[in-house]
Amino acid sequence: MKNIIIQCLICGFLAIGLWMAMLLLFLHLEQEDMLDKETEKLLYNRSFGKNVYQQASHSKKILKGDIINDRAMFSDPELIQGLSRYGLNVITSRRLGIERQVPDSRNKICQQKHYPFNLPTASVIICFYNEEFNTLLRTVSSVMNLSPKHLLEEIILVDDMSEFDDLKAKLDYHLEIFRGKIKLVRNKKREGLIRSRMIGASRASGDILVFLDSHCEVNRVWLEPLLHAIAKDHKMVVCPVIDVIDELTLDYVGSPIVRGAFDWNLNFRWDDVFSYELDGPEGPSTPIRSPAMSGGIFAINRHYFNELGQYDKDMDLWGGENVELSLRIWMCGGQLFILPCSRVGHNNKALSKNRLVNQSALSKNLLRVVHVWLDEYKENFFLQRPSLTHVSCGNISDRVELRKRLGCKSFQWYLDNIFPELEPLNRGKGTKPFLLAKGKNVP
Ligand SMILES: *[C@@H]1O[C@H](CO)[C@@H](O)[C@H](O)[C@H]1NC(C)=O
Ligand SMILES: *[C@@H]1O[C@H](CO)[C@@H](O)[C@H](O)[C@H]1NC(C)=O
Ligand SMILES: *[C@@H]1O[C@H](CO)[C@@H](O)[C@H](O)[C@H]1NC(C)=O
Ligand SMILES: [Mn+2]
Repeated sequence: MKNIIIQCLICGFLAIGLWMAMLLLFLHLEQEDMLDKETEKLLYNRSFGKNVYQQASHSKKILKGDIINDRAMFSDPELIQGLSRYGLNVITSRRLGIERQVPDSRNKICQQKHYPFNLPTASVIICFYNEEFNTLLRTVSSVMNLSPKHLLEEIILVDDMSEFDDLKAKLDYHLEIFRGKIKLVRNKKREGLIRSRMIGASRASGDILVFLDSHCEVNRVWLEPLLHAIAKDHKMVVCPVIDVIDELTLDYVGSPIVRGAFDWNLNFRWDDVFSYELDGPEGPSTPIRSPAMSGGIFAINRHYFNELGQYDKDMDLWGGENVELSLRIWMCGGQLFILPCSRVGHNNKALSKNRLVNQSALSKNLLRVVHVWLDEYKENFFLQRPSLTHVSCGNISDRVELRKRLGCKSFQWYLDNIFPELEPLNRGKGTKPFLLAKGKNVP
């Protein structure tokens, strides 16, 4: 009798367990399916917008056009899945492989410039999480191929606990050809982009840290202008112009010269450059003073990065850290410029599910920026985001202490001197509309 009851109980548990497992599987598939549907819709929208076809027909056909010319291909499940998984066209990416040439997008004036042979050396830091294999390798091979050997100290790859199999043994195997120049660090737990970059920086030994995303391709003579500018002033932080790698065609398209800005939500965006800034003797190669950086791609002196307090290690995943670093650079005695002669292509991945940022991490990060740096202007942020007024952002005493120690200027000073176009909502001067961004990059 007892046995039968126990058997029944076991059967019952097994049955319930099985049902639960099936239910979870179903929900999981359903969720994947929704993401795919979402991607498909975005894709559909784009394929009937002007972008893809115009760009494709004007581009130099680096890629043969069967994917972009055939609308039927937009319903290819492999393409859709790849898009929702990686945010880019995996079919084309596989065909391009681990190395390709991109068109020189620099202005002619840049092509005639010469840089000293002896410059500080660079450690290039690339953090990745579930990146598409060929895209990651193209990032690495473009840096290897287009950086002068004597200036490239090393490339440091930081794997933030990726889950995809090809980023494990297969990646190790493929990196062998670059042996000697590459350090691969694998995080033991998920740290997010911000802490991963700090981990990469702590392993670096070059004079200059150059941060790149894992879906970039650098252009010709990209590194020298960055190193040269920092060699002249060690508190100079510089960004290349970020060209666009289209997520569908993977075409490399040059960007107009823009500068980094943000609004009272602390959302980053690109802004027009004043025409007089490009009227000087250097014309369109003039360095552009930028109130903010987009985040992914910049170069900074390694000692200065440490002196300036690296990143806020209590920020999670990504978002907001670019505005925080931009404010810290300007308010604490540094400078931030965009150098039009240095160009790096970046894939925006606008169709990826990764574009769904973790809102709670982002809100916390932004609040840390607001409470440490915005002084009396924090009210402007809360006018935009009233729901965050009483939300806690953890312990910021270290960052407040850092600001004091570095003797940083006020946010008022930053508004007056660096970013007067950020019209304070409560100054009562009327509402001058923001300039519309021309670039289409997101950080
Ligand atoms: C597609 O475009 C339509 C109108 O242009 C818009 O209403 C819709 O939200 C878009 N869908 C997606 C998924 O972006
Ligand atoms: C979002 O980030 C927070 C940490 O800030 C984490 O606790 C949470 O699990 C994340 N949510 C998702 C859906 O990843
Ligand atoms: C915040 O952190 C500092 C040191 O990091 C510590 O001294 C202080 O007690 C902490 N404050 C709170 C409220 O936990
Ligand atoms: Mn990116």
